[in-house]
Amino acid sequence: MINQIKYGSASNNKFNIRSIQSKLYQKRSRGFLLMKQLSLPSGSPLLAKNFTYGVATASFQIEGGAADRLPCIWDTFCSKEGKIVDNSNGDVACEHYTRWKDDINLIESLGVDAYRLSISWPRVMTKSGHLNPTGVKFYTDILDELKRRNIKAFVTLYHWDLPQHIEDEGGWLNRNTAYEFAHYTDLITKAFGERVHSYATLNEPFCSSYLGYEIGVHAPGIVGREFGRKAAHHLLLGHGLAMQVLAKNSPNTLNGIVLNFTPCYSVTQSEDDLKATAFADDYINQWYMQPVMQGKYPDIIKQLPKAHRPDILDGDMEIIAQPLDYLGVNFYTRMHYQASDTDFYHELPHKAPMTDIGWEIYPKALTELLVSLNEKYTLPPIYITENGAAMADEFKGGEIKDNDRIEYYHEHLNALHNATEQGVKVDGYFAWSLMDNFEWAEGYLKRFGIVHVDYDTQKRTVKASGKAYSNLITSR
Ligand code: GCO
Repeated sequence: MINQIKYGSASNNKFNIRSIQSKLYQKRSRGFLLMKQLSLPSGSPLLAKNFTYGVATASFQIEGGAADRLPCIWDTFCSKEGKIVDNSNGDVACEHYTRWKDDINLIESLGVDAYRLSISWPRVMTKSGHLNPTGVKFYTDILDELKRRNIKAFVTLYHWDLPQHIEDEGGWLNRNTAYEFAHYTDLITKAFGERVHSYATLNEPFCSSYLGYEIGVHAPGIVGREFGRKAAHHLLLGHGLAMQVLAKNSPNTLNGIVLNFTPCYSVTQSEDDLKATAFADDYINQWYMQPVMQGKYPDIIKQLPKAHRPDILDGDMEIIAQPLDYLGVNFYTRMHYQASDTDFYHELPHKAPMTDIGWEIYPKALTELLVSLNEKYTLPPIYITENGAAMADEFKGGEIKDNDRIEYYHEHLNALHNATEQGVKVDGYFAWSLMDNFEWAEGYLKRFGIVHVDYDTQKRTVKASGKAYSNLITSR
């Protein structure tokens, strides 16, 4: 999840944000010196044995092993001057490509029920559209190992690493990419057979389309509203087509999609601000949710100039609205909006308290989001497929006492509990992330892991948050 505001203001404000942040950190961690555990009200559905707890990663962010796969749009984007804050790339990352066995030991040691990973399309497919056996074996070995240890595999088919040769044909601006995605889904799900517990077609189509093709802060770095909206439609079409393939090839897995939500709050209760905020919510959140759940775009589509609207062919919306076995929700923060003289809405900077990446910590928005989605839509079971925090970890005496991250998890798990109290059916929760990794445009500077990675030695160290998460899970 990333918000455009970060790019509008972060570099100028970096010093400010950091200093406010560190004061806040001291204040918060003083108050929470004793908080080393995560707890939930007794009897909470989140404490039931069959509630699924997991950790999540994504291929490009952890694997490395770039020489053994085709280039993807993130390789190209990283190679362009000024796109990644620390000028890094995914060539090595966490070396998961060679260290995966140790990483599965680590996952098992945390006692989680499930592991959410993504498949690198350019690793498993050749340019001519066939499976690459070496790449496929990398994943089937991982999946077999997970199965042997009774860890459920939640597989995401697309977490942003589009093969570069497909981008060269227009990428998600080309309708044909949706069909290429369905073809890759067909071949890879057949190859995986019975090894998978759950599939997600896409991770966060908002980020792929808006950040990648509309404001250009993510790969492939294209700018223009018409491009963002067009890419979103082709991504959603690809989701629908892939769901049809999954229904045929893999009817016994839980099949769905992962969407990210950044709930929109109005700065004032004035009619204009409320209207602008509702527009922002439709544009950022419901633009992806409503087609998937109800087969239509939010009505605001009519307010966009014709040239900015996607080309919707007959039958597309029906394809997009396939039944889902579950909905994956990624949640990190909320945003504030007000009316604008020049645009549909104006997005405001994050408020304190913030994490190290500058995102407001506001757990109540998770409860309010889920309750409002449950009111608007007929929801399938929800899995929180990502939630977590970048914190300025300090490695001291061989330990990382990230009490601030523990606090973040504690508050969000309890916010999730509150949503279940209000009737939302939630079946699982995944911490983002298993380990520190390549945080997209932020490079390796922001650490989201519950396990620390020393990028010089690749040594993994479980943080206090990892221990607390593990205790919560294993003490059920
Ligand atoms: C996303 C992605 C993750 C990020 C995480 C923190 O939501 O952007 O799914 O890959 O690393 O969200 O930004």
